[in-house]
Amino acid sequence: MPKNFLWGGATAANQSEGGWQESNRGPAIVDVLPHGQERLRVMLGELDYRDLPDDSYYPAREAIDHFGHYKEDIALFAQMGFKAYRFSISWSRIFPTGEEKEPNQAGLAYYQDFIKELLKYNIEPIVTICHFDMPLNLIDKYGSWKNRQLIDFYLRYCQVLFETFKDQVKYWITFNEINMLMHLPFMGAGLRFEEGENVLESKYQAAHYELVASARATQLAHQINPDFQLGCMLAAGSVYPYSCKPQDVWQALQMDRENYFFIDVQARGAYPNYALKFFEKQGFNLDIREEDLQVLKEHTVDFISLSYYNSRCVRSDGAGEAGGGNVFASAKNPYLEVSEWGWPIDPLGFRITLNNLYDRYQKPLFVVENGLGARDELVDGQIEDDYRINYLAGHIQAMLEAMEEDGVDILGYTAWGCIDLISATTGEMSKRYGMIYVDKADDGSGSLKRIPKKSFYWYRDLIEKNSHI
Ligand code: BGP
Repeated sequence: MPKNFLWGGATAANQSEGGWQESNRGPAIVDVLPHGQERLRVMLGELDYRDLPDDSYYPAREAIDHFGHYKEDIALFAQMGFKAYRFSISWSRIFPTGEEKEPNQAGLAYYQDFIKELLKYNIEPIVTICHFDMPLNLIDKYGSWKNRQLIDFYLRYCQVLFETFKDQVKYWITFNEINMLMHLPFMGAGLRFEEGENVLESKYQAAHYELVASARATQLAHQINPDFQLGCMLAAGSVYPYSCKPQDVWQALQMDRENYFFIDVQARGAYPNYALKFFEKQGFNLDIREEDLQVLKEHTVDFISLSYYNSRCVRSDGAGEAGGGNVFASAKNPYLEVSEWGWPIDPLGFRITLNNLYDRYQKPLFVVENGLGARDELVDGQIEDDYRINYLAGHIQAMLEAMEEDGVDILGYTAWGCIDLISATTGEMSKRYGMIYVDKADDGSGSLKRIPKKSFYWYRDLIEKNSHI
């Protein structure tokens, strides 16, 4: 592996930080995502969080209290030899309502200390500016990304981050899994819908404003420090046709495009023809201005980051069993084993996905999420998570082959949820990804004690060897 390959781990404020009322932080999306049955409806934008019962439990308000434990957590990452740590900044810790003219100094001071702590161990910070997270006020008052004004609020936030961390942070990701806006619109982008609203049109309008915001942030970042590296972020996982029936192949291409759409704009700088035709056929009346197109064209990203958990599969007849996986609907692929949560396990699919992305964009990739959500059992104070080691080893091997055999350019690999955290889709603590166990249960009980798992030592050795073999 290249000497400077960025091995490490990834988390996000919305699922790990907690401290929801510390440092004058304002309320954000994640604070109103409940545990339990209604979570999905809220994430989809179908149920307003204000209509939830008073006794709802919101697991991310405390999460694993990374906010209070960051020094201890970063020291553990350093023990594993991390070269990089991807985390996100909580927008409402910097701008509690999103509308302030000046940033919240207490929040900013927190991240200054946090980043200083990483640099103390020579761990490269990889910052996600917006990871399923924004001030609630911008949703309730402005309608979130359906409103063009959000671009300016977002840019003000970006400007503070870029100026404050001009000399400490090099890698920035503008929006986590930008394509999640289509699939979990409230969680992904704060979108809620009215009766009779053209939901698809609203989503594409919001997507346009996010794409412009991302391009303008890229422009601003490069003005502030020309060495900054800006990335987009895709929830990736190529779609397989269920058979070689042309209709299945066609359907797979269409499904892939729904997700590529975002990266096509961010990496190539223009709306692809298939999208323009789609807008036309749907009769959308989108607010896309000439100056927006100019910005998109001139300020494309430097690298493409991605999450990969599983491949997907589609059959044009819609028959057969549904398959699980990271959010998007998919047909069951009979050739693959699945995780306890029904997510297919497909290391070769990872190599295929990396190749597809690199062929399509010819820009460096950065794997910023990959991992296995599984239940862990604490036996005599230890966790033997060989299942996780097997998953990671298989995927890292596939990534090495993509680099070595296929020539795909990859900057780094940060394993998702390197320390246990709250699951985004289910709100559970028991869906664990970490190499570090956190003593906390789904009902919120637990001491928050950190315990390295077997995978902790395995990953430490891998990083040291700079290879998994
Ligand atoms: C991605 C998100 C992460 C993370 C991961 C695993 O979509 O970017 O935030 O949560 O998926 O998903 P889950 O937590 O639902 O298992």
